[in-house]
Amino acid sequence: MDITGFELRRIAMPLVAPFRTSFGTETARDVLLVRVVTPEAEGWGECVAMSEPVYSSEYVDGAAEVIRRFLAPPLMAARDVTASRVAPLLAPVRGHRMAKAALEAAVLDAELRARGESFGAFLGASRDRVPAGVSVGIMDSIPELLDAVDGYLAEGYLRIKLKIEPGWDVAAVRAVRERFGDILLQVDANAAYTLADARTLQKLDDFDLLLIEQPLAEDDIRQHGELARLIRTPVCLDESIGSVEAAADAIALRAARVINIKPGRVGGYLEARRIHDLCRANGIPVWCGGMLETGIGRAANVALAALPGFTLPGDTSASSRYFARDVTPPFVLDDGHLRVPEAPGIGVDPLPDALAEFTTSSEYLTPA
Ligand code: SMG
Ligand code: MG
Repeated sequence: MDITGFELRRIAMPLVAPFRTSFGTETARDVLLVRVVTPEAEGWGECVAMSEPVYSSEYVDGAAEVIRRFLAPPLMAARDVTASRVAPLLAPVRGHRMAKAALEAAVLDAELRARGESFGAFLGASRDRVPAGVSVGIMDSIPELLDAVDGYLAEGYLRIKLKIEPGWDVAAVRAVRERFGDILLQVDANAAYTLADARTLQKLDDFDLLLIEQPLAEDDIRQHGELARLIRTPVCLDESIGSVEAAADAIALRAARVINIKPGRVGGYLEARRIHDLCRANGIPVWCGGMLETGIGRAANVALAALPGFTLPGDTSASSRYFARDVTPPFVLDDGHLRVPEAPGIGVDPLPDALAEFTTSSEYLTPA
């Protein structure tokens, strides 16, 4: 496909409730959407970068800028662009994986729509629905946390993830375990601890957690290996895994018994699939993470989560977990699962009215 242009569209989506993590509180999602226009078809990609560089070094204004100046031009200058050529064409630019992933996703969507194939079929999905977990933010009090978890379990979520940080860990986990018994339960620290906290983290061993996600800093893969030898709860890496090479290192260093795969964090769905394949070959379970995506990013994530190595429920929740109104027809829970879209490409179309309601800016990039 030759690329006619890219639309960069910013939308502001209020969240139904504030979402607090060890690095901050989100009350709205400021999302960059990429629409690629080609003679054959159009495609959509969602950039998962947040407003501020606090989950990772990327942030949404920076992603828009690097796309505008450095990433869109070489793609528009090339002929016969396919999704598999996007990463090689963008390789001269270091980093900026979330920005690159959004472009690759848009090109892949257009390519698949043009040939009538769904994301699920292309990626190798082995199921038509995926089990849904939910990520529960840090709350002001334990009673509030128990109410929130109670509500999600009543809706049918099959796995609960608690966000933790120093001071909101053992007591919160104990309260949820005591109140709700034998549910699938895991925690995510977003890099809030150091090895000096190993004693505290050992106390979580009593609660039969599925895993502890990213307890230590992003760059500390070796230290995660040290920690993994000190605690029984399986260590899962999120922020540390930016590529298939990082995943291979983590496995070799025994720093991760489980890996969270987020296509945006690793530079796209093709790299995400490579990490899935590597983990599957090494007996490492994976699950699909979430970045508070709209229906556009969610549709593609749900397709990825249907691959055979995704043996744990993901942070792929229903649209209503995040937004009163989504920009696509909403993803809804059916018996604790989300259906994998079957139509070509990501399988869903943005709703023009909803898109218009939430749009804060739009620009159209064309070849030089
Ligand atoms: O999409 O349901 C979701 C959010 C899941 O907890 C979640 N994501 O570290 O895994 C993670 C966080 C990153 C985003 S927090 C604003
Ligand atoms: Mg995480």
